Amino acid sequence: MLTLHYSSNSRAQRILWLLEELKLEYSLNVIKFHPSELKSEEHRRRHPLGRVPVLEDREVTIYESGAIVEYVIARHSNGELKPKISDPSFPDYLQWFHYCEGMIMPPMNTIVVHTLILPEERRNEEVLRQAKNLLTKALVPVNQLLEKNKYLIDKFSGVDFMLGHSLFMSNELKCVSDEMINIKRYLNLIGEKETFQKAINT
Ligand SMILES: N[C@@H](CCC(=O)N[C@@H](CS)C(=O)NCC(=O)O)C(=O)O
Repeated sequence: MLTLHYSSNSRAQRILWLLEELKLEYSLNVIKFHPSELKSEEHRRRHPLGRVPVLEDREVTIYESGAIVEYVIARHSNGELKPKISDPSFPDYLQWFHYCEGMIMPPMNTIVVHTLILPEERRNEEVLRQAKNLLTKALVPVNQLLEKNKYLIDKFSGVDFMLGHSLFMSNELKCVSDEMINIKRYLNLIGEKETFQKAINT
């Protein structure tokens, strides 16, 4: 039995989407996105920084959304959702999978900190402007990628749960301009999936 430690409006949606997509049995521990629950002793035993997502699978406890996606695909997907090493799309899978936490999320974290988390007097307009600029630049190659591919590496894969979800978050933060028509088309496509709707509305 899998247990997902989850908070709304967080990266934990990636994992819920994946568990739903694979029709796996799981239980959900919904944690309020507030220090009282995230930083509780109980949750810090699962994640030393008191963050989500965390997945438990019998004796295994694993955090880092990318690691969890890879773990679930390796142990519970019957070979679905990841190209084989010999497949020509394998390097693309690796590159775009890691592009999410490596290139998209750092500026997005800064944007969240300087629009939602810090009290107004500590927010910095210049830092925010730079982060938005960096995020827009990082989205350009993804928009180009989606000109030729239906999903991120064409075939629906682990990359969609990571990078695809980060595109959704960027759009929620109003950082995907109307000119990024391929990203907008892609967001409509994943938005039609019941499994995705369940993940973002729980
Ligand atoms: N790189 C980590 C990031 C985890 C993370 O920062 N999660 C956020 C929610 S999206 C969190 O729990 N924040 C709570 C906090 O910073 O106190 C991952 O991909 O899982």
